Amino acid sequence: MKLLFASNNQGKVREVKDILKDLGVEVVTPDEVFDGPRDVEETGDTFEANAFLKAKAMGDESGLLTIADDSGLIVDALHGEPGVYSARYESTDEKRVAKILKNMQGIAEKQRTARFVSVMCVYDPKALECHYCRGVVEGTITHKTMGNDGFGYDPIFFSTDLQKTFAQASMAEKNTISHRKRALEQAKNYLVNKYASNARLDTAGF
Ligand code: ITT
Repeated sequence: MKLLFASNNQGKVREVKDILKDLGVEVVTPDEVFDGPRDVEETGDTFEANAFLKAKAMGDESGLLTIADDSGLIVDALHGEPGVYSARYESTDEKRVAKILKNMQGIAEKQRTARFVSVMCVYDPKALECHYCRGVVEGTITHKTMGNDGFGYDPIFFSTDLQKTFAQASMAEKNTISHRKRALEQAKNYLVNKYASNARLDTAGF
């Protein structure tokens, strides 16, 4: 059975393939399924709305059971920015990270709290059903970049659980507690209950 992970972000793809490796599905990506990447306009103002837009567009086009992730970094001292606009905050990861660090200059340690949020939309294009899962992980914003692993905002997100930035953690460590892992654990339970308990994992025709 194929499951489409509807993302063009290779950092997300690596993590999701690892987290779902024991689910017994073949996780495929837009570039493997279509003749090129699909860019879905993210016009929603919630994580749920944008996850749905991506899952529905690519699920309908492929006919595959599809999961899309809309995620972002919420910084309390910046009134929740960049939040749902995390990908559009600046044009590159480097510029996005630099902008946060600049906007956080002079902010005291106690006020540097932040969290990553991931909302997954599981979309079944045959039944026209969707299901949402949300994962959250807490941390603080560092004063400078630390670490070289991961992607996006990882070098400035100091994880409360790991006591290091996500870019200082290995992918395996990040995947034990991340927002994405927490959302996908719920998605896994949903999929197993819905499709496996009545043996439809093999017979659904996906
Ligand atoms: P897709 O829509 O194709 O999945 P995207 O990168 O545009 O890829 P989003 O619209 O969900 O994804 O934007 C999320 C933004 O938040 C983006 O800039 C990511 O790099 C960042 N982000 C999300 N999860 C992250 C994580 O685990 N570590 C670091 N940055 C993350």
